[in-house]
This record gives sequence, C-alpha cells and structure tokens, in this order.
Amino acid sequence: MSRFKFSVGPWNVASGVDVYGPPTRDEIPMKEKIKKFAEMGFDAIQFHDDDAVPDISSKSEEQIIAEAKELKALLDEYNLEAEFVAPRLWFEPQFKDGAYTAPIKENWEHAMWRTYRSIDIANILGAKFIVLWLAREGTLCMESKPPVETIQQLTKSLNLMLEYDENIKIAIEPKPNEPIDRSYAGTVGHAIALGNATIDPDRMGVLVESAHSTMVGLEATHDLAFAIAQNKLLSVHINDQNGIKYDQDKIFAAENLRSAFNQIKVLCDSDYDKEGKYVGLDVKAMRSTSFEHSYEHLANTIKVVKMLEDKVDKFDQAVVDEYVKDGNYEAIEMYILELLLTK
Ligand code: XUL
Ligand code: MN
Repeated sequence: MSRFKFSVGPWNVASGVDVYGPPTRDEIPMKEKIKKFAEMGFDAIQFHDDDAVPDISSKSEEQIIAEAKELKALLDEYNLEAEFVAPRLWFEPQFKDGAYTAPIKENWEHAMWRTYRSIDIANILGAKFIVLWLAREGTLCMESKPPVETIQQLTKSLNLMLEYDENIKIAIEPKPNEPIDRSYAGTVGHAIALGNATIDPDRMGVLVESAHSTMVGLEATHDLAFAIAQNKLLSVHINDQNGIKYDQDKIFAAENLRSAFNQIKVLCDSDYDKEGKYVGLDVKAMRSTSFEHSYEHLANTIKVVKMLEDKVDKFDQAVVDEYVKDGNYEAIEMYILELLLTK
C-alpha cells in the first residue's frame, strides 16, 4: 500500500501520435478511460477544460455547466474526485503566439473566457484549483511581443482570475520550452515569483513536473523542496526525462532512479500525503507500445512509487550524518547505491 493518493489525466492514455507520425494505437473513449482509472485504484482525475467539456469553445455557458454536471455525476458513480481543471490554451489557432500573452486583444479575451469557464467547471466538479501550464507564453519570434509589458499582461490575467472567483487557487506548471521556443516563466522560481506578484499570493502555487525540471537542467527534487519550503506546492506531475531535449513523459524513475528516490523522499519527509494532496501522474506510453499495453505505464509508475517508499523507509539519516561528520562523502554515495540496488 502506498501512503499517497494518486491522480491521472485522460491524456496519459493516448494514441501514440507525434509531430512526425500518425497514431499507433486506437483512441479510447473518455468514459472508458475513467472507468478503467477507477478500477486501477486512482483516487482522482485531472482534467483539461475540453476533456471535461469537449469542443468547449463552440458551447454556451449554460451548455458547459450542464455538461460539467453530467461529468460530476459520472465521477460520483465511480467515487472519484476531480483534482484540477486546466484550460488547454495551446491548441486553437488564436493561441498561436500565446494566450495570456497574446499580442492581439481578442485572442487574449478568448483565453480569459476559457479560463473563467475552467474555474466554473472546477467549482462544479469540486476541484480546489486550476492548473496553468503556460504552454505558449513566451516567444517563437522574439520581437513579436515587448517582453516587459507582455509579462505584466500575464500578471494582470492572473489577477483577473483571482478576482473572478474569491476561493479558487491557481497552480502554475512551468516548462522551459516546447511548444514555445523561449518561455517567459520556465522554472519553478519564475512560477513562484509570478504568483507573488499577484493581488493574492496566498492563492497562488505551483505544480512541479519532474520532466520539466530536467528539461531546464535543474534537479526536480530541489524544485519540489523549494516549492515546499515556500509553502507553494499544490501538486506534482511525476514522470521522467532523458536529459535536456523534447518532453518525454517517461514512467517515473525510468531514467534517473536516484532522483526519483529523492523526489519521493522529499514528499514523504514533508508529509505531502497527510495534506490530502495527490501525487499526479503525467506519463505517456511510448509510441512503440501496442494497444493492449495502453495502461501499463500507469500501473508501473505507481508500483515504482511504492518500491521507492520502501527505500525511503529504510533510509537512515543518522547513518548519513555520521558519514558527514567524518567527511566520508564516498560512503554516502555507496550507502545510497546499496540502498537502491539491493533488497
Ligand atoms: C505539458 C504538460 C501538460 C500539463 C497539463 O508538458 O505537462 O500535460 O501537465 O496541461
Ligand atoms: Mn504536466
């Protein structure tokens, strides 16, 4: 048994399509995924606005509310919570040069409309916060937007969201690039600073994704620790990533076992589980995986977390402290390697 509660997003089960090739697996309908997630033991689902209400931009506010209520009934049937709602502000052509940082006013207004609808949906589903992955908030062409004013426009957008609903919290999920070339706010430090610049910093936090920290050359464990130390960690996306390249969303620990151990350790040591927060998965099956194995990366990630929790329980800080006193840092390396490599 894990000490954690787990959440998953429907996009974690996908067709294998990438920018260079078509799907390699059939699409699975949303309702079927939700049923399967419940059977697998997940506690909560993460939603994009259009996962919850497909084709949201073409629908009226009344229709959106009605469909969100239907989804809430489905979740209740399976005893699942909704962890968060995240507006998908990177897909529509209007957002080609950013959403909150769109240089054209009507496009920015559409981004705000979708965000307000995301807050409405979150309230219906009982989710306490929305997640903003700032996918295109940066530049492809550096001169298309004046950077200082544009970053201020991003802060103004956050303030409007906080004013729209006096209870909603906002978690910014930073990522340094992809699809945008150069993000305006690509790290956990940027995300926290942005929150602190708003009218209500107490309702601003971050979602730390392991792979996104790796993509910027930082250690996910320390990003988690930094957010925890500032009381800003609202959620996590655990996964893995092979170096500073395209976003891979590999299963947790597949590339960097020691980092994965330390990420779980920092969550355990800070009592993340006792705060009722979820360990969120943001993992993808590889494109080469066949349809019948569509869900295994999720089960495997949870299994790995449990195994790492056992390692955390075996870890003895007193042993490390003694080695530190003695200046025997080589022994600390071996202590950790033996801990991870032996039963
Ligand atoms: C993108 C990413 C997204 C967000 C949710 O890299 O991680 O799935 O987590 O919008
Ligand atoms: Mn993510």
